[in-house]
Amino acid sequence: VKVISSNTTHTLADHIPWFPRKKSDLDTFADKVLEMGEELDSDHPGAKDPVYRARRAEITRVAKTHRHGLPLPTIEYTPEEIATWGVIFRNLVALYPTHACKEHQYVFPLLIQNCGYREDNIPQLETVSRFLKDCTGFTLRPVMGLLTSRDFLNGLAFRVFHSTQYIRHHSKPLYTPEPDVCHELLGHAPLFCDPDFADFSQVKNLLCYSGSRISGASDSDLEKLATIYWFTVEFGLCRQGGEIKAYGAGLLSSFGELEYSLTDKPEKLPFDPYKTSVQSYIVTEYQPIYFVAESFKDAKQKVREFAKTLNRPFSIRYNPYTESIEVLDNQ
Ligand code: TIH
Ligand code: FE2
Repeated sequence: VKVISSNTTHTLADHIPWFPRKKSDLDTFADKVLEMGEELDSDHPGAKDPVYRARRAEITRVAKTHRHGLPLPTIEYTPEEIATWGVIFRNLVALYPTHACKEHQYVFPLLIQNCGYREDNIPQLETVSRFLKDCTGFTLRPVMGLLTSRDFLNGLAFRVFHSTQYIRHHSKPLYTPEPDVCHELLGHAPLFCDPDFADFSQVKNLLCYSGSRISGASDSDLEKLATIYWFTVEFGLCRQGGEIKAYGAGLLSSFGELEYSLTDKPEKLPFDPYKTSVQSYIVTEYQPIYFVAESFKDAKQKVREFAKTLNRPFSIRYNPYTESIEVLDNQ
């Protein structure tokens, strides 16, 4: 392989579209959100609550002005917001021993000890980000709402996880169809402390992905990777000690769906990137189908094999010393 530098005359370099090469390039995503940032759909439980809307706008405004290298904004949560978090925290903590994968169970007490995870406290992103950085090099960045899959996955290539900071509406703590601070901190953050999982999220799922940007089929390849992301990082189940447990963040942050996912109501299929990547899914209700991985290592290996079949005229490598992405010629 050959590293393509910026001053090379190699023709391939001319065909590579823009994508973030440096961590600070992620600043360009700050105000690019698909939905749910400031405007709420009419069926959102908070749509008719002016106090909730104003509060969301205030929190997302802060996210919009954040820049790489600055401390993450501190939010003074209101007693009502802390009460919502408390209901979710209490219900989830009761389910984790029987429903969460062992990696989540291992890390959760460490978050309680080090990051102020408590029923009466919503931890700050800055505290959690520092802890993650020590564990696996992952960091958090505030985001206004839902990013495109491309931007979101691009963040993961730098081990940067984009986090919302506002909380769901108090009327529906059981489940929300959008990410919120409970989803990020209770669902995602614990797993990003696990080295195998961090690796799975960054490298195997993603470094292969930017290469797919320039092929004619790039959008469909991207779609496949985003679907794999959905059925693993968000809604994955795995086999552990003869039982099925949850490791997907969407399950670990919704006490309604966490409980439901391990009953025999939904269908459970073995994780297989070829099948998983083309499975359609819904984003507004409990999932009717989940995929069960044998282990993170096995899932990582399977995704790596699958990635080889995608059209990749070049691949990319993350350089942790410079926090930048290097493009490698595949020829
Ligand atoms: N449904 C999750 C929850 O209630 O915490 C949130 C999300 C998962 C995936 C996308 S949004
Ligand atoms: Fe998520």
